[in-house]
This record gives sequence, C-alpha cells and structure tokens, in this order.
Amino acid sequence: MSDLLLHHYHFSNFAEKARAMLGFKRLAWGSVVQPPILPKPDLVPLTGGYRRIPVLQDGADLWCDTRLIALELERRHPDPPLFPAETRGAAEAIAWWAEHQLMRPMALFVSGINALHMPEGLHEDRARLHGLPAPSIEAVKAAGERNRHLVRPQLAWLAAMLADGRPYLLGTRPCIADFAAYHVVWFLRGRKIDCRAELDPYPALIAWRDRMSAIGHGARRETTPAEALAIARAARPAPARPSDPQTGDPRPGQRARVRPGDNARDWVEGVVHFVDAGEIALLREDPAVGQVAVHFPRLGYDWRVARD
Ligand SMILES: N[C@@H](CCC(=O)N[C@@H](CS)C(=O)NCC(=O)O)C(=O)O
Repeated sequence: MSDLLLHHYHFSNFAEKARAMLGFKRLAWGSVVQPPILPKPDLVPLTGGYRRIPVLQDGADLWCDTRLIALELERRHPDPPLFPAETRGAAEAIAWWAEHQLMRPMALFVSGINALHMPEGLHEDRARLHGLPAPSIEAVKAAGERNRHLVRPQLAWLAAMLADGRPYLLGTRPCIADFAAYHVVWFLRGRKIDCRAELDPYPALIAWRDRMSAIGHGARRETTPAEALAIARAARPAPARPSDPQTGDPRPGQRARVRPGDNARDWVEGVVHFVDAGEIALLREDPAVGQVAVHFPRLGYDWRVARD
C-alpha cells in the first residue's frame, strides 16, 4: 500500500489533476481535506507557509505544485508514463499553456458567473492571493463575462487538437498535456451555475473530457489533518538524491528561500536539502512536526539565498 497523502479539497481543479494522476498510476492514497481559504493551520506547519493546494506528502517529505507532483509520481511509478519520450516537448508546452494562460481566465469566468454562490470569503481571499484589493460583487460578475471571451478561443484550440479523431491530445494515450488541460475544463462544472454549455459546440472535446474523467482517482481513503501531522512528526525526511546545483544556485547546506512566481507569493525558508535544474528542496523545523523537507519545482518559482 502506498503511504502517499494528498492535501486537497474537492473543488480545487489543481487537486483534481493530482487525483486523476494518482488514478492513472493506479495508486492508493490518503485524502487529507484542507480548507479552501486561509487560515490553514494544519497545512502551514508542514509547508512552512506555502498555502496552495494540492500538496503531496510521504512521511516528512512534502511536494508542492502539481508540476513537481507529476514528476515525483513518474519517478516512483514510471508505468504508465505521464511523460512519454516521443511527445514530451509538446506535452510540457501544452501543459504550461493550459495552466498559465487558460486557467486564470477560466477561474475568473466560472467564479464570476457564480459570483453570488461562492463560499463565504472566497472572492476576498483569492483577490489577496493575487495581491489585489477585495472586489465588489459587481466587479466579480463583470470579470466573469469578460473572461468568457478569453476562455472560448482557447477551448476551440483544445477541440482542434482532437479534430482528427485521436482519443487524447497527443495521440492514443493520455499524457501530462491531457491531465493539465483536463482539470481546467473540469472547473466548468464545479459550481452552482454549471458552465459546461461552453463545451456544447465540441462533441469530441466532451468525449475526451469523459475519457479523462473515467480514469478515476485510484483508491482513496480518508485521513484526518491531525493524522497527517502525526505521520510527519513520526518520520524523518528521506535522504536526498545527489544534488546538481546550477550556476548561482544556493548549495546544499545553505539557507535559502523559495516562493511561487505567480500568486500566493509567501516565502518558505529553510536549508537546501537538494537542488538540481528541476527541483529545490528545503529542510525546515516546525514545533508541530519536527524536521520536514519541502520540495518545489524550479519553473514557476523564485528563489534566493537567505541572508541572516
Ligand atoms: N501551480 C500550482 C497551482 C496550485 C493552485 O493555484 N491551487 C489553487 C487551488 S485550485 C489554490 O491553491 N488556491 C488557493 C488556496 O487553495 O489556498 C500547482 O500546479 O499545484
């Protein structure tokens, strides 16, 4: 049985990507449900300030960001592959586009259409996450309509990728491009006012979405946040793989800080445990969990050597 835990909440689309990848790898995992807005008192002791969802946990190791979660799952369970060699370049580029160009208009569209039906405090929390003042409901609604027109042409691109009848975006089997685009499309259904009618012009896109949904989530068992903290407390971070610092990088043993480059830009500080061209992991101590290793991808993140 896998000891993997996923910190998530139901309506998080990035969590849906992680759940689907766990299903694709046919894994059993512990589901730790976290709140969708701050405060997150049972997550922050583990991550040192990273608040986004999902986070993958194995003992005293935490992986932040679904880009790195995908790579970690692939390293442990290469079959079936999320990154087949023959399509890797195109797949990574499509995934980056879907999550960094299509996702934000999608979030503003669906949340705007559902402006009056979102959980209490969500609009304010998300504005703060992006460094913006709390918006009025009218502003949220107007952003919904504006962003519908940014979503539409990009959904048409996805549909065009499937126009030759292929079952998945890059061929006959799903890869990281499919998972990254799937969770963005999944978000259309997530709220009280269903926005899935946007897919009506594209039967092949609907069929693809249904194929992705049929992959399922693997074997999920419920675990409490308190259990997840206790598991981290009872464990030690796994020994690091050999590092390969790039020019200018902090070295293993040096103090460093890492934060997302796009939103929720809170620094996490610790001692470099591992660093290579794709990943940086920091060791940190917390009274609630003892020593933990927090792993971040490089792409999409910013880092500095920490000055005392
Ligand atoms: N690049 C990140 C993005 C994660 C993300 O933006 N997650 C959203 C939920 S879908 C989030 O954390 N929102 C704020 C929150 O839940 O506190 C990833 O791939 O994991």
